[in-house]
Order: sequence, then C-alpha cells, then structure tokens
Amino acid sequence: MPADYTFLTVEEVPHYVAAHPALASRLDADHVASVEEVGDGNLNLVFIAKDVSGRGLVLKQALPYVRMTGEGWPMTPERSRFEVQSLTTYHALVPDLVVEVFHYDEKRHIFAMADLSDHLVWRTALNLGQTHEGAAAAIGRFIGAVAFGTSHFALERRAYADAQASAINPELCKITEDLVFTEPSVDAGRNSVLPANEPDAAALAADDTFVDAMGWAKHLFMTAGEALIHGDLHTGSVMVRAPRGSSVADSVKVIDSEFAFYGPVAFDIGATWANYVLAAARAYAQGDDARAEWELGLVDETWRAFEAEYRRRWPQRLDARVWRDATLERLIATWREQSWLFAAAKMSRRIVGAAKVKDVETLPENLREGAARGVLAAARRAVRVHEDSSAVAFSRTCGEELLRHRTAG
Ligand code: SR1
Ligand code: MG
Repeated sequence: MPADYTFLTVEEVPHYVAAHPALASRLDADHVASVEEVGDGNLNLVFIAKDVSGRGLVLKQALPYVRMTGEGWPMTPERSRFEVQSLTTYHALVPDLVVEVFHYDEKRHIFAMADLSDHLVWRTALNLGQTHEGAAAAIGRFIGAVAFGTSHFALERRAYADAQASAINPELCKITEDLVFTEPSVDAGRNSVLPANEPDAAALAADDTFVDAMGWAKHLFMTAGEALIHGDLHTGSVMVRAPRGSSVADSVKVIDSEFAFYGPVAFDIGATWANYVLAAARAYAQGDDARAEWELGLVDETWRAFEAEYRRRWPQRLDARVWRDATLERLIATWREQSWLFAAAKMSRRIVGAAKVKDVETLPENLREGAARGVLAAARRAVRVHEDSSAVAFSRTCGEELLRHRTAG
C-alpha cells in the first residue's frame, strides 16, 4: 500500500466537499443529510452524499488493491485517472449516455460524478426481472459513437497520438489479459466451480479449439488499438432508469471505465453480448423462457444500434479518398465476427474465473449447475466456425446450449 495513501471515509465526505469549490456548489456541505458507502463492485470505494434539499453527489476513490480480495492483490489507484479521462471523452461524444464527472483529485485518486441513485445497476434490474426497453440499443449507440469518435477516422494525427499515449493502461489490461483470456483455460489458482461443473471446466481447458481461439483473442486485445474502448462493459457498468410503471428506459448511463484503453472495438460489443447470455442463463434456469428469449434479443439490439451509429458517423471520416465504403464494410464484418470471440471469452471467465456474476452465482446450486454448463457450452460453440456470423445467429447458438444443458428445478 502506498505510504501516503489516505482512505476517504463517510465522516470525511462533508469536509471534503466543503474544501473543493467545484463540489461545494453542487451539494450543501453544511447541511448534509446522509453519506453512505455503497460500492459493491470488485475494486473501489463509492460514496453517495445527499444534502437536506435532496441534491446528491457521488465520490469514488480507487483503492490501492482489489477490494474483492483485499490487500493481497495490489492494484494501482492511478486507474482513477483512466476512468476520469475516458468518462470525460465519452461524455463529450454522447452526453446523454455517460455519467458526468465534476472533479478529479489526482493525489487521492478521488473523483466526483453525478448522483445516479434514481437509477439501478442494469445487472441488478435484469436479475430482478425488470425490463428497460431501449437500454441495449443505447449501449450499442454508445459503443458506435466511441468506436468512431476516438479513432484515427475522426481524430487528427497529433490528437490521435496524444489520446493513445494518455490511455496506455498496462496494469488494468494485464488483469483482463489474465482473467478473461488465459485463466478460463489455464487455472492460476483463482478459478472455482461447483463440484458438479468440474468436468465442464476441465472440458473447456482441454478444448484445443477454444484455447487457440482465446490465444488469438488475447493477441487482438493486446495489439488492435482501434479506439478508446471501455474495457469492462458488462451490465454492471451501466445504470438504467425507467419512469414508474413503465418498462421503457428514460435514462441509460455508462459508468466504471477504469479499464479503458486503445483496444479492439469488438471487445466492448462482445462484453455486452456475453452478459445478455448470462442474464438469459439465469432466466432459463428459473424456467422463464420468455424472459430468456427477450434477453437474448438484446444481442441483436445492441449490434444494430452500434452498426447504425457507426454508419451514421462514417461520412465524417478524415480521409475519404482511401477510406472508402469498402473499408467500412470490412470493419463491420470483422467486428461482427470478433464479437463472437470476445463474447466467448467473457462468458467463460464469469463461470470459471475469479470474478463471477450474480446472474448465475445467486441461483440455487441445482439450477446453477445447468446454467454454468450451458454458458460454457455456448462459449465453446461460439469460437467454432459458423457460416452465419450475425448477432441473431450468436444468440440463437447460445440459446440452444443454455436450453440443452439447463437442469430441472
Ligand atoms: C481483479 S478485478 C476483477 C474484475 O472486476 C472488474 O469488473 C473487471 O471485470 C475485472 O476483470
Ligand atoms: Mg467495474
């Protein structure tokens, strides 16, 4: 732990706000009604402060270690800089879809952002059986805007180089390289599954096609610096809100981009696809087939919105002399195929690896067994040659495996 690291505490928050003018104008630090630490992710402290007039503010502090495991797994708190930089860039591109950052304290690795406590973490909402129509499309639009707007197609050469340089994020990338690409098939001592799923995990590790595919995916992740990707765009990195009594999202906000770096665009797409499959695995396990099908339908919803947003921005590309429409079509086709690969990586890591998801983990063991088996089978099928590489074919393929393997309740 760095010697000069000081933890932010619930007691300190009002004083911290009062001491920073950019915050003091957003929250009445003399009349604070409540401060709560609400961080439920794997990494950070998150405080929500409210004043007596109902205004709120969120303060987030990056810990010098992985919260999920404790001090035994150190991690640079400098990650807050990557989060602030990327959120600021994203907010400039798509302000309606990204949480707004108001303040950054580089020394203490604290930043302040808008209070989204009238939203729910999307994973929580999905697990509660709620629908937020339009959220999947919103995330597709976000990915498309970022894929184009932070790339060499949109940025002048110097600005592009500066953006790449300031987003070199090796420590966080290494976590992804290990946990997402290597460890699902090469256990580094952090994996775990139910005893009943041990043969499934062993079969995954022994599947040469899968392991080779993960090797290729890891290579792409480490070399394809296409855009300032989010890097951890699962359903826990999205907040959603719907008016009371409505199933249509009126606000969708991307958060938690500390893993951002210049990487492959399809990594973010694949992350969303994988998490829709995990949500569907839960619904199938619970016997709610209609809901599972709705969740699998989110795959195509995100893809379509991504593609539409990218195509909408394409006319703004800098060098249309050589970046003709053939380049656009090749990009789209490549990303669609790569999304299968990255989704397979993301599905498998959430079943066997160190950081699991509530969608599957909170199922009773007898149902979890089949859900986990189905997700691993889906991941293994997704890396195999498929004639039809569409998003619809991806969700159909995964759905078949989830249904084939589900266990009776
Ligand atoms: C050690 S960090 C574990 C996971 O939490 C984050 O949300 C990322 O997904 C990371 O892989
Ligand atoms: Mg996170």
